[in-house]
Amino acid sequence: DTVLAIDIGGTKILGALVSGTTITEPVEIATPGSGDPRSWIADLFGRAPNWHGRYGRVGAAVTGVVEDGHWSALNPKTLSIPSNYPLTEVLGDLAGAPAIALNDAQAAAWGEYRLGAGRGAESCVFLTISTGIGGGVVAGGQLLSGMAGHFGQFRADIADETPIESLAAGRWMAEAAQAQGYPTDARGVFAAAAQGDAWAESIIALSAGRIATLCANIQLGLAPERIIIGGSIGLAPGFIARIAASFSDLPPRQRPVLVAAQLGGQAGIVGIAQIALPSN
Ligand code: ADP
Ligand code: BMX
Repeated sequence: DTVLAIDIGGTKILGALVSGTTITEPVEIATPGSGDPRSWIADLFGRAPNWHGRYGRVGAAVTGVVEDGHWSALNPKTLSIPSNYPLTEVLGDLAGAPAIALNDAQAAAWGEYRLGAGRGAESCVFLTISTGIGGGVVAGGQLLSGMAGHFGQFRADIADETPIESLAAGRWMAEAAQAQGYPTDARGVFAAAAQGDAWAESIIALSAGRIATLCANIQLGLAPERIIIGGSIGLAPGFIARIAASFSDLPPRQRPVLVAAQLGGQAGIVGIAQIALPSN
């Protein structure tokens, strides 16, 4: 019942052997962001000789949309992917095992629902605050698939192509820092804020405020019992509390209940491993 599970995000790729919540032989590389995804996955395999012969299936949780095994980006600023890329075919070929692929946040939503912070909930939404903002919805014990959950693509104005993730998540934090003369990434923004730098503090405050609006709107649309927050930005110390601080003026029945992803950065690989096994 061991699955070779791979999470391909806009910033990093994590692969490991996964059985339930047990993770062995994890390997992480930076996402190249250009070229053929086949070579990204081949590079990962090249660094993990110990995976060989130890899994029966392979699953990938990826940023973007997967339709009939073909992968595309919605927001190429989060990750640029060759259009309609035959992901499951390439994955199955490289791994030599039956392959499955799904959106990263949908896989993570299922992982958290089955084995993490969503256990026992009637319904939950998972939100990853990472390079972009991804989402997954579990309602009535079912994971909504296809385009469902793409909350990071919400816009204030349909005529303006800028989605909310491009005004709040990791790529935006790096751009906002750069625009003020601080060339760093989102991790650097958090480090600067921890040192008391006001410019960094204001970037984080703007991001948290926009994500609070997104969560409040999700609550009105789906009324999930919990909104589970993941991703390296979502799980950065204090970030969830900052989002929740904006809810105090909401009537109690409209207030989202935010919880941290229990599986942390491994929600995606745990979730896709569950989905890859026919018995789950
Ligand atoms: P991915 O988007 O590849 O799934 P992550 O969930 O790690 O990956 O999100 C990547 C984003 O999180 C990047 O913008 C990166 O700068 C930022 N980041 C990584 N580590 C931290 C950290 N410890 N604190 C705050 N932000 C972080
Ligand atoms: C974007 C979109 C989603 C994804 C989310 C989080 C692309 C390439 N991706 O909204 O499908 O779930 O980012 O991705 O259009 P991450 O890399 O930040 O984890």
